[in-house]
Amino acid sequence: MLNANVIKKLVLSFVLLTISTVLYAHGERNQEPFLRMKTLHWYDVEWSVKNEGTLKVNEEMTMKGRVHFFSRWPQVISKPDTVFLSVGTPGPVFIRKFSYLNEVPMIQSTGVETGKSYDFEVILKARLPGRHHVHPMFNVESAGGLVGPGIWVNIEGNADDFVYGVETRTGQTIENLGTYATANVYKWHAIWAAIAVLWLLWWIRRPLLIQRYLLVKDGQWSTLITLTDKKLAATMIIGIIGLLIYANGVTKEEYRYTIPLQGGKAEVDAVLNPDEGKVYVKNKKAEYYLPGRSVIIDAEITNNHNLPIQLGEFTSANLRFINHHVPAAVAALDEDYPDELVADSTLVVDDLRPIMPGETRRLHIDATDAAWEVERLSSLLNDPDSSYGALLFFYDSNGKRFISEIYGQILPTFVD
Ligand SMILES: [Cu+2]
Repeated sequence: MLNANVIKKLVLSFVLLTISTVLYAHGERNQEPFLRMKTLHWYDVEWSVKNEGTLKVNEEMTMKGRVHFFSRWPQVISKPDTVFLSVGTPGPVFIRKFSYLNEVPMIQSTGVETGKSYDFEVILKARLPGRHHVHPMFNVESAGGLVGPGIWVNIEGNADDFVYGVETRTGQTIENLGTYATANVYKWHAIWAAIAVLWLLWWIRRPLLIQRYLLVKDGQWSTLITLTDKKLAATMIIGIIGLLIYANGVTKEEYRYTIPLQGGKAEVDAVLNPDEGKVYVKNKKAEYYLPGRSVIIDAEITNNHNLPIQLGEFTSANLRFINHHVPAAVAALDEDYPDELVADSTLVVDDLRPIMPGETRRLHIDATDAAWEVERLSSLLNDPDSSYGALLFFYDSNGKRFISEIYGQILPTFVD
């Protein structure tokens, strides 16, 4: 028999399960596949903290790596002319201490070129205790936040111990920005609120709507404002202007140099790629095979490099498919990399022989994993734009990497 206690427990576990599921999917899986496949490709991402690692409140972590802005940018969103390097976290659980794009500070937004790559680095400081999923992220105008791969970080300690000190350009040390000059903020709010309340009380103490309405209707509205009212209003105008001048003087005295918030954009150059075009890739046919959760691509590869090359990795929408037959590709995968973002089985390439210099060969590439479903990329079929984008990583016989884009239409297959 189900007693009240059992029902309570069941309801509670259902609620907890729902909440935890909701919390886990904090957005990254809800974006349309074309947005995730044809916008940003993050790679070589490293974290200074391991996945599921622990930080204490006030400790710092670094996320860095490279991000590629896809050349076949979706038409439905604006070109990435205004982008902002940020982080994807559930609320302000970290503060972003520094962020750089190709070593240029990213305090402001910037504009980037599609088809190019940029090195990013973000330094975070732990603020609120809990278990948080942390991603690097770009806010792209008209597209919203586009996140990179995420890891879980546990923050331990007490939120009240958090301090964020800075040194200003004038050499002044601020112990904690979170509480800096708050007494002043309270004081001035109280002063202006008191003036406003007094002014309101001055009018409210007299009869309000109906009597006034009748006087206005009678054409006697001038009797509503007495000489005393006018005198008080004049005193207040002079008093308020005087107070403003005084406050301005006090502020100038105390803070000699103030710099306005910067509205301009920072300029950043892309990472130079001398190997561009060395490996030429052409999509011939692409299918998404639903029953098997496979993306199957026929592609024509031309090797313009002077050494033989092999396809080592296929990556799209933060998922990585590694060709286990290419040692350099296997070595490039950090063992701490988030498990759910790496396919369990190998990337299947039908012809494993290295592609010789000058050779053009057609490859049949099979990227199969349940992650297509888990990451909800299978909803590709529901998109009005059934196209895909990905990066292919090739390695030459010396282990040097060449990265090429691949893109095209993708057809769903529903039958076995
Ligand atoms: Cu997340």
